[in-house]
Amino acid sequence: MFKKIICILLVIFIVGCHHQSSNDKQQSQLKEETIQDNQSKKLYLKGTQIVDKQGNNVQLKGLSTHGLSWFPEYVTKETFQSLKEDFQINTIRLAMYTEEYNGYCSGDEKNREELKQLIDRGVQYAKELDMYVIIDWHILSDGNPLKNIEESKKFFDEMAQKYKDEEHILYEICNEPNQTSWQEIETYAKEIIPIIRKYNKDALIIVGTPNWSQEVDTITKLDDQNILYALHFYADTHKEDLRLKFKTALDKGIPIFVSEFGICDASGNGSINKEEATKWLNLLDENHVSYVAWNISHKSETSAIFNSQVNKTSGFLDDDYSESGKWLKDYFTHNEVSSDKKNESLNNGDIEIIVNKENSWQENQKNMAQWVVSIDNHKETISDWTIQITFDNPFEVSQYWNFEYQIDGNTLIMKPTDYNQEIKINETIGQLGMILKSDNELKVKSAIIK
Ligand code: IDC
Repeated sequence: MFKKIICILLVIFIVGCHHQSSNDKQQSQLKEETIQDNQSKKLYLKGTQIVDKQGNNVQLKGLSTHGLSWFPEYVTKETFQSLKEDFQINTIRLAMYTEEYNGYCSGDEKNREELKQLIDRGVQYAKELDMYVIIDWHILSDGNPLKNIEESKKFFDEMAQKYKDEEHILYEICNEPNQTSWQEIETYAKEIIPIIRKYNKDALIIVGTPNWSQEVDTITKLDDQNILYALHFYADTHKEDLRLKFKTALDKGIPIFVSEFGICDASGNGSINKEEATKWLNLLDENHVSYVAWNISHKSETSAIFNSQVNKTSGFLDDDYSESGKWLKDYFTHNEVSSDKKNESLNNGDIEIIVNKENSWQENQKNMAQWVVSIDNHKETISDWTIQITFDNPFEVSQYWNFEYQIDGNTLIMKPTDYNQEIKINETIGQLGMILKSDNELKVKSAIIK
């Protein structure tokens, strides 16, 4: 069982004596992060990575609406702004169901108009807030995207034409194909992509994959530079098996976008699995893969980010969030290591070691905790490193990833693996993760890098 999540941010050690102004520091910290280019929001694909005009990696992190017909009240500028601030996200996904509950294809013309107006408002608010927005053709019970292809063609023709000059839109053309093959999805994609390309030659397009957007490893890439393939997971249902598919696909050079995930089970309800969710998000962060969590609503289901009594649409307090909402908010914000926190606790320096306790729980009367360490290098390129973290109590390492280690008394000596030995200037290497077991709750006494 998990105890309350404790997220302690310890920024501990600084080497070197160059002094940077806090502005310089903030700038370099933002380099690989979210929203940083006011002139252009245009995104490109370079290999499997999303990059901006300058070629810097951009990781989109966001929240998805529930069905637009279900919860239209959350498509307001104030809602998006509150969520942007509370979760430090840069993306909103507008989920427009095609068949379920007043879906675009199952409802009438008036309903279609209302849905398009909601999309129009969502697109506009995202732009005003300097965020990305995903227009999601949310197929689900219709399984095969070819079923409603005629409506889809008209819809994307209209959207791409209307928004041809907007740089902050991504098009997701089929949420979760199921009971259908990649061949059929491909046939569909080959009809829809050219329609979007008529008006917009390089906007990013996300294509769903077979089996509710899970079979990313078996597809063949489409003939277009700017396509990503959807992988969706629900942490209490989809675990190591699906992470393996993810890794296989990335190794094959297939660009992945996690346009929907939940930390509960695949029904969108049921129990929350924080341990698996942490493994997933750490993996995505390590690989700079973008992700969007399901869902912005107060429906009485565990994937909803608000608790079911909430009736406000902005200015949310901590108690307005559900357990999922709180956990996601914590993960999104701590993981980003906000500049404010860094500046508060830092002296000026060149290399920072950030030791972050993400989760803790009890197992067989032992204290278990997941820790994540990252290195933020503002000095010169380092070709090798050793980190020593000293705790106040003895411990054992029960799992670890992305480093090698030895233990000396209460000190953990961490060394790189072959792929993260070198750290370039202004590069952060994160996700040196581990699960530590101890009799007493651990606190960090010191952390140094050599
Ligand atoms: C679920 C909603 C639920 C709604 C249902 C409709 O959470 O309130 O009644 O859809 O069928 C998906 C889908 C997404 C699902 C979600 C949870 O993309 O539409 O939302 N899920 O089941 N794929 C895997 C899980």
